[in-house]
Amino acid sequence: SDPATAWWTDARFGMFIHWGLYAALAKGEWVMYADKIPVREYEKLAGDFNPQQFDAAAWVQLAKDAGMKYIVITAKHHDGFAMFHSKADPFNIVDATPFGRDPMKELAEACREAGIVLCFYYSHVIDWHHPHSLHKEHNNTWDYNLAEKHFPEYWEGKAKPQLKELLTSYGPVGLLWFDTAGGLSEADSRDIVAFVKGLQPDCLINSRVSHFIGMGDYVSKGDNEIGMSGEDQRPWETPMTLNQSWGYTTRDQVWKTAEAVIKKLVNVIGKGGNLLLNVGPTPEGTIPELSAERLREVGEWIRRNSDA
Ligand code: FUL
Repeated sequence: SDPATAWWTDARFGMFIHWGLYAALAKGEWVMYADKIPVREYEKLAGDFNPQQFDAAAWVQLAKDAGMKYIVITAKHHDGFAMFHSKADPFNIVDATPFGRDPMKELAEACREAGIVLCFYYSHVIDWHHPHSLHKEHNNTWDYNLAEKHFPEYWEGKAKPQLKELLTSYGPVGLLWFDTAGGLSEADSRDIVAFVKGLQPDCLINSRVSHFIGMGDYVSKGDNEIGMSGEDQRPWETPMTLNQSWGYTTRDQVWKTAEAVIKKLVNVIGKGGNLLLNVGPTPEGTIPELSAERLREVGEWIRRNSDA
């Protein structure tokens, strides 16, 4: 096996965390787009965002209890709000909210202490807050005019500077989880890969970085999709939800049981993949207890069935 991806293929099981301003509306992470919320309105959510109950050590402990070895958290999702202290854009959790703390810093420390690998999700193409981000289909057309977009202003002015911040201020980053690359040119795809590797050569990159075939160190399967087909020999990972949503929502209460998750985990690992299982924390900063319970049950099953 490839030494660069060895830690990751050995890890098998990771925690995906979708957490952002959208949690405040409790309708999932696409709410800004679905409800066409104007940027100026959406920004107001930040003024009230104060997740006082956030406890990085508790989240990391839950991942450990579940038998997970890495965490991938949304440093910035499609809404463009940075969940870390960004100098490139004041629309971030430290500068724009009363909370004023940097949860990525706190998670980086907690992960280091616990021996969990910290990784970041970064929406590199879709950004509904920035006037110049440009995706093939899902753009903010209620605030901005597509014809006036100048993609390099977003790319050089926000996406790359923020990636640089993530790769230079939080210690070693296990991997960058890119998403929804529709419309990104081959040149820009290669540019972002080289940019990341130039800053942290050991940081892995998932295949969703680009729609051009073969890019990335490993394959991100479709949401909830299991197994590789065809000729691609790269390692792969299934991103999976516990209910049917990623970001926090009060509407979707159809939960997979712990038993169902265990069967999926065995299925994924048996086929040679990794499982990245999602939780969607609340605006108060907690992981919903329904999710936490199930994760602990999965972890107990893993411990009962391993010789370690
Ligand atoms: C999708 C995104 O659009 C969803 O919001 C979520 O992040 C999922 C893991 O990937 O492509």
